[in-house]
Amino acid sequence: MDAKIIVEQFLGSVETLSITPIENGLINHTFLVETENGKFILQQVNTLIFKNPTAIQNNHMKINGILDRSGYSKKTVKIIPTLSNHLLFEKNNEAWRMLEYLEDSMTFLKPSSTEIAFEATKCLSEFYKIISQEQIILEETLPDFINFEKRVIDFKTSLVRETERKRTAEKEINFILEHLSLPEKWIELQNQKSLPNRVIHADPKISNILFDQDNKAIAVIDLDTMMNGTILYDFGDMIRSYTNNSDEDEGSVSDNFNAENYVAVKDGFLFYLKDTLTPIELENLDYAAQLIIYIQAVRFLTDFLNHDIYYSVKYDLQNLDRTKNQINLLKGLQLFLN
Ligand code: GN1
Ligand code: MG
Repeated sequence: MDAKIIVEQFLGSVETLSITPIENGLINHTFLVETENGKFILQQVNTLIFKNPTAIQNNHMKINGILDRSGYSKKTVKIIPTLSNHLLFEKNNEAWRMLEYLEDSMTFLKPSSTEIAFEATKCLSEFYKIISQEQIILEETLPDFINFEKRVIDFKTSLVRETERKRTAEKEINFILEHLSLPEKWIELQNQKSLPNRVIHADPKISNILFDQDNKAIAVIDLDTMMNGTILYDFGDMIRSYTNNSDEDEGSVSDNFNAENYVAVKDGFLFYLKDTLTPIELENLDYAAQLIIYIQAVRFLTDFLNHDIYYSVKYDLQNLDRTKNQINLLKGLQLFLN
């Protein structure tokens, strides 16, 4: 579809238009739009994965509403509706949305310092603290996202097919199989409903925090995966993202785990939540950190074996490199914890 037509659904007719892709995320396509009336973010939502894009927009509105009326010290990113006041522009099976662009903001793909890791996770801590003050039920956008029994089944299903890729990934497959007992406790905790059901972000990685030019966190972005679930997922995913010294597809660096950032993330995460979290949550933080890295390795490897149907890739072995990266990170974390 013509980009100008899409932009004009939201902004009306524009005279000058420049559209630049922003490489942030493996699922949706994101663009910076510049017009005579200012800058905006345009996104094409991947509807193969987000089958109900309206639900993610509704959730976004709900979360913004709560944050905006609760004395939240950071900014919320506003949704820009279409001229006919819809939260999405949907045509030919495509779903497009527009978001406010926060001037002078920037993101990091990995934390450039321990201070940045602390700053980002402290910002998330406030975000959780505020949204946990109300009983919010969000629309389900990604069924079974944190159902790890299903993640393991999907992995085993991908293994059933004998492919060239299976031989290429032999070492990584063996690692995952040797550690299959890791998710068991999580599955048990989920089945027994022992963990508090909270509102979680489910993708709190460093690139989903906007910073200003003085390295202060100004906003939590990408609310697509927000859901009801255990906050242990988010803690684990923060560790996964913020303790990784290498790029997520760097498969050859064996010592990519950053122990100082581990401490900083825990401090940042607990900053506003110390008195909110229950003993069972506090007891399982280190466990969740290992498990979420493991599950991300499972997810990348499953996608590699399925010939890259979920995560976007730029080269053939990228999902395998991502898997290796997670496995190396997990090994580093386990050495540190033991
Ligand atoms: C995906 O597309 P992005 O970068 O926002 C994925 C996350 C993974 C992440 C790994 C809906 O997020 O769960 O942790 O890649 N999102 C979805 O970088 O699967
Ligand atoms: Mg995301």
